[in-house]
Amino acid sequence: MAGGVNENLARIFGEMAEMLEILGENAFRVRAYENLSRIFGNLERGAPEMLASGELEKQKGVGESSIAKVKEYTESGKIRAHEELKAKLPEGMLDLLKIPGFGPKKARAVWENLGIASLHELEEAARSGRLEELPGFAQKTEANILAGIELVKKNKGRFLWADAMHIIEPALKALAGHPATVKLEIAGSLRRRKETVKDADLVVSSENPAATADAFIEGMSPERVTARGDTKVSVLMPAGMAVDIRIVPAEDFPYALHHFTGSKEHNVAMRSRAQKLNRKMNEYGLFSIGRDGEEKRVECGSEQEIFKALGLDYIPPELREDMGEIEAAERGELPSLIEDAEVLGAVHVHTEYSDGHDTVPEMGAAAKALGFSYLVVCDHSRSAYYAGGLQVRDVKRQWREIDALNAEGGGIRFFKGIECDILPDGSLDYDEAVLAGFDCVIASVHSAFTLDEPAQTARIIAAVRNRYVDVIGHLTGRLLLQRDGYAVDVEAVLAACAEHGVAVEINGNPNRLDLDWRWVKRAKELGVRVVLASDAHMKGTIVHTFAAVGAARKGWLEKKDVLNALSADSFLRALRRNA
Ligand code: DGT
Ligand code: CA
Ligand code: ZN
Repeated sequence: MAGGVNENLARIFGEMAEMLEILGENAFRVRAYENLSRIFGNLERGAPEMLASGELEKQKGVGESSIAKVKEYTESGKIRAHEELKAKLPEGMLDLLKIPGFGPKKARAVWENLGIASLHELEEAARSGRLEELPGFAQKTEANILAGIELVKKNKGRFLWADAMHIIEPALKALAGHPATVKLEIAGSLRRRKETVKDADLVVSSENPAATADAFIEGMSPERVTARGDTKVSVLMPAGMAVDIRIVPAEDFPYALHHFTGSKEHNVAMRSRAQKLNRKMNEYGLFSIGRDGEEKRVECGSEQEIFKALGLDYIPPELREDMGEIEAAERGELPSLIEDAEVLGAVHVHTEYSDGHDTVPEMGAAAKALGFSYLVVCDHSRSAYYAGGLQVRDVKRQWREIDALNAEGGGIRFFKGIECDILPDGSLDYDEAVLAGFDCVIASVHSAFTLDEPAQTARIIAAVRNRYVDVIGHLTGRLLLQRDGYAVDVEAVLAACAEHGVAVEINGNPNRLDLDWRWVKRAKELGVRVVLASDAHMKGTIVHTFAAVGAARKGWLEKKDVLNALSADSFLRALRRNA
């Protein structure tokens, strides 16, 4: 993992590109910073390490002045040119760009013409119809902007699970090997694997709380320390996320860990269960209450023992949402959740045939290195022209390459898949003869997002009915923190999938995690099987398969619910087309 520095550099360069564009600087410089942002976001190792070893200079697209900026950042945590740009713009300006479809050009227009420089000001102007005075701002734009502002408000202060995990890496590193550390765990929504989180919570038991607090702060190099006590330290990271650490005595650790893992709703339900058993539960312990009202702690050395003391099987953190887990634990009916290592096939990867970066054999080698035994290549189909969708002759060329690779037998089996567009009328993007030639067809919506719910639902169900469709890809099309999914009756689509033996994908791209885990639980109830997909566009992101595993666990899935937990042959046999 690259650690937080790369992400921060990517963010800083990205902000510089945005600010330059708002300021009306030349497009060439804007593009250059956009490229830098992308480069640092995708580095395979940490920028400081690559800087020290001289590799960074050799990185394509990284020139002398970028190297100087990286040095500045590693020494001071800041880049002067970035700070100078920030000083030229009003404080809330970049918030405007979080509105879907609202780019730097629009931001510049409202700032220059109407003096608008914050979400609040923009909202007022849109409500009062003032935006319409500007060229390019129709009434419809105003409505979209207002809807967009609502979305930004809803998402404000939330972070993708994967980003939050990156942000806390330095803390884990600083504390895991620290001599004062007795036990260390991630808690909160991050441990429960929520798709987005407000902040990160850590719980540590320590032989020396002050030393632990120091090590945490030093390791994180935060923007600000917002609280520093012996039992709790809070820091604010440059990306805007808070990280809280609770430091507790070793005997309190299991109770604190359970409490700060949450969810709040789960905790409430656990506490009322404790009460029914004449016990009391809080972050300091589980207590029995004697006849004289005297409280005595029930000593538990682990979370397992806490659950046991309440007559429950151990509830994995992912399930602690008060969605039936306590009842299931009482009856001994909790699922045995799917594990990373049980996933045998890497599914839904793009290659340089369409918009991926790497070749088919490179993706195969990377999947093999992760322990996968088969790879289902799924490039885009021809209507996805913006993503280099494959013409029929390219499909055939890829099939020949896959046949040749399988004949060579490089220790991983390749399957001929496709991420086939579902066209607006519900038909697929190739004719039957081509569709029949694939081993596996994942059908996805990439266009006409604005159909109304009945039309969108009918469109997707038409694809489900198509005998060549094996899997429905990213069913709702949501992009976390960016846009809601299209209007679709998920229940109806899942019911159709159950009827026709079509599987649904959990897309492991951290921005998607689509199908949402709440619906995954429902899919399982309906008997729909699930494919855990990476949607990788380069070698380095095949690991997103494991983000899909997280969502699958949160959706109560077991090995038997997951198609690509089957061996290569069984996977193939289990696909709808072969049923
Ligand atoms: P987040 O941060 O919004 O993504 O979600 P959480 O669940 O991490 O929430 P957070 O950070 O406010 O608190 C962490 C855990 O601490 C939470 O899941 C349960 C526990 N907790 C915090 N405040 C309360 C409370 O008022 N009542 C109860 N029962 N538990 C609480
Ligand atoms: Ca939290
Ligand atoms: Zn897609």
